[in-house]
Amino acid sequence: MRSHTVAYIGKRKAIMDFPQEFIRFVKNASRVVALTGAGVSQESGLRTFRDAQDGLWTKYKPEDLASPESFARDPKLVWDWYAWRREAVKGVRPNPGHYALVEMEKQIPEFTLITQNVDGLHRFAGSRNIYELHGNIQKVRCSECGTYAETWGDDTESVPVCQSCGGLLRPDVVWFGESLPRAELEAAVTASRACQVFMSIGTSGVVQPAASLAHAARNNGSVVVEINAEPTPLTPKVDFAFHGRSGEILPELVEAVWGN
Ligand code: BV8
Ligand code: ZN
Repeated sequence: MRSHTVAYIGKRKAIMDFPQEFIRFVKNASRVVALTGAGVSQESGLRTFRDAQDGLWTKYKPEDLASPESFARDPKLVWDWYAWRREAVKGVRPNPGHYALVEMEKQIPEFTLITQNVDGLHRFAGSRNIYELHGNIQKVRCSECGTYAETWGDDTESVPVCQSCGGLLRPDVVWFGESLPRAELEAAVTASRACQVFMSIGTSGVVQPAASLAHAARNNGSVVVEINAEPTPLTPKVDFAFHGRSGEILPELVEAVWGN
């Protein structure tokens, strides 16, 4: 079974022809996990993590800004980058790929959505059983005492401080070199090990430990599927690969499996 990798190059006609074997797996599965990455939000107009940044952020690489070291070195630069990204998220809406995953949650008895994205678009679209492995960009907490801030000053000269202890506020996301939230990661590993079908969607499969979830599923005999704009290091190890836009492929998969 492992050899059954079918690549669709994104021609609309080809995507409609999902292998019958694959349709059967999804239709008969009661436990399905979907792991999403920045690619799922791309068709909503948000840049992926690997996309070049624009505007005044062009000269910075995201992975260089998303770290405690960068925040310690230049808290204002990092705070302003997240303030810019929060505004970008406010201006976008979920796309058909997000809504297809909401439909899957309705159709499949145990559907677990694990996301690396911090944009909150899955919840905004209506998904409920979600684990946000890397936090949420709309939430802000104190870098010292961890108190969450509901509001903060919009003084453009300095980073807002915590009302309780005066510490610098920071986005409630997981930076490189920081540990993931234990409860979310444990739940994600448990669900990935127990599922019958594991879908890796819109992710380059590079960032750990999220990228290891597909292997945990595969080692426990799950059918592993990749839905991504391009091949990734995971592609040779999956059972089915559909390469194209998740905002097109996911709605067509829902139609193929549960359409009337
Ligand atoms: C950890 C939140 C334990 C912030 C993110 C050295 C020191 C310390 C750690 C490490 C180290 N070396 C390695 C590590 C581990 C490190 C890591 O994995 N590094 C990588 C670069 C190798 N991981 C960590 O640090 C993690 N913590 O390990 O803790 C520890 C503790 C101390 C010391 C050691 C270990 C923390 C990882 C979380 C980092 N935070 N985000 C923020 O957002 O600002 S990760 C960030 O990058 C995103 O959240 C996202 O998860 C990730 C990017 O991945 P993708 O989502 O896959 O996005 P990407 O752009 O890469 O790919 C998009 C894909 O979509 C592409 O393939 C594209 O083709 C496709 N696509 C595009 N459009 C579409 C599409 N597909 C379909 N349809 C479309 N329309
Ligand atoms: Zn504080």
